[in-house]
Amino acid sequence: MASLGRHIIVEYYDCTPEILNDVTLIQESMEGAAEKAGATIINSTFHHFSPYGVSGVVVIEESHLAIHTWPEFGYASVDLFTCGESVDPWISYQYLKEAFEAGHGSAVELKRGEMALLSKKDFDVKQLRDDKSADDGSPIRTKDVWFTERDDKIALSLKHDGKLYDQQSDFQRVEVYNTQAYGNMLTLDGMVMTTEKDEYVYHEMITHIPLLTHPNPKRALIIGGGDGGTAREMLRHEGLDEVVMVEIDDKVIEACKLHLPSIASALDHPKLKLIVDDGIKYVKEAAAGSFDVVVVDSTDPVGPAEGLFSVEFYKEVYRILSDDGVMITQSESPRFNNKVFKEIYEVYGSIFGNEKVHCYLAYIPTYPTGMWSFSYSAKGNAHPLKGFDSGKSRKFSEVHGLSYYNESIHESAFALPNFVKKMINK
Ligand code: SPD
Repeated sequence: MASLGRHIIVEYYDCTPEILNDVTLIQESMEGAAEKAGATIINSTFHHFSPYGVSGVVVIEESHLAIHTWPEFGYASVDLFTCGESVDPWISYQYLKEAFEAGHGSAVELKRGEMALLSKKDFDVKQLRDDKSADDGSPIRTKDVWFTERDDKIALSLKHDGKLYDQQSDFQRVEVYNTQAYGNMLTLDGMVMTTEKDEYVYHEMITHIPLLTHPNPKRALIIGGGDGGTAREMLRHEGLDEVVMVEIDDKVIEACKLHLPSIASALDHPKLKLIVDDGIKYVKEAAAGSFDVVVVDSTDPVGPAEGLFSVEFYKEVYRILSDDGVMITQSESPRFNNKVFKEIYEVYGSIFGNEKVHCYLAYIPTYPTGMWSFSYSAKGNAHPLKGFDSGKSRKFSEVHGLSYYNESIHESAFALPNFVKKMINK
């Protein structure tokens, strides 16, 4: 190693101006360039100047990438600075040239910290700080690497100690992070799906509400749900004869069996028929009236789950429900995905009838805004509250030692704030 760091000073000319003025795209490109080169991202911050121009920095474990753009000249200046042997900044250079559609680029490499001019100093790392510990007595963790889920207005960040799984499947990027606050966490295409510490809210609410209000559920179907949490909760209901689960992505199952075993714990249960296939196709081919409860435990409506939010799909679900059948879906956040939220309730209403469709809420800290919704749509007379047996529900919650669901939560979950009622004409 002839120097401590490599500093590539880059000029990109004749870039597409719209790209250079799109702060989200630039942030994604800079983060992509860091990852492509083999760097570990610690955090990043980007800013758009009005009316044009973007500045930003991606801090990586191996130093940083920085940018400033002049869209009006189709020009971007970029600094790529890396330390150590593991990251090749020239890979980032090429990646960004393509991302910005640069007509031409030029770069000079400087060696920073020539070893020939350096000598190592002895010093005491603890000298300038007291020994500290966190509130709970554990040592302060100085590692400061963050996972961030963001759209263009909201971001949620979780500090983590590294990635345990990272695979590009045929459908999506499947990752598991070891977060400091919520345990191991599954993300798909950069969106939080579930974490060890708060998964119970989602999985208890998506299963026990329909199964404790359907008159006599025998056969249940889960579409998606590859982490296994919904199946685990369903299989607590001993009256069920069979649970069929259709997950499109076997990498999700693999990642969760390896790194989220408490969630995936029932994936080998004898009553569970686990099929790795397209849920839309499965529903289309299933016999009419063949399921009492269908749970759509999908990802968000982008990528492979898009078809799970379509009219055609819900019509097919309606067809395969038995006369008293109930469909439950995760119906996104009324605060975050309000357009999708409104649209899907219109679709449910058009298929089941508006009075047969009910929305309920739960509080999930690792999902955008924390407020999450589920839909309950009945084909026949099943109702989530009329005739609700609170004693049975209390007993179920106690016997199974549930962490979120109980008889009061069941009833109160259907109490909707006015702004939500208005969105779905309730
Ligand atoms: N934005 C998060 C939506 C996640 C919905 N599905 C989660 C899968 C958990 N089994």
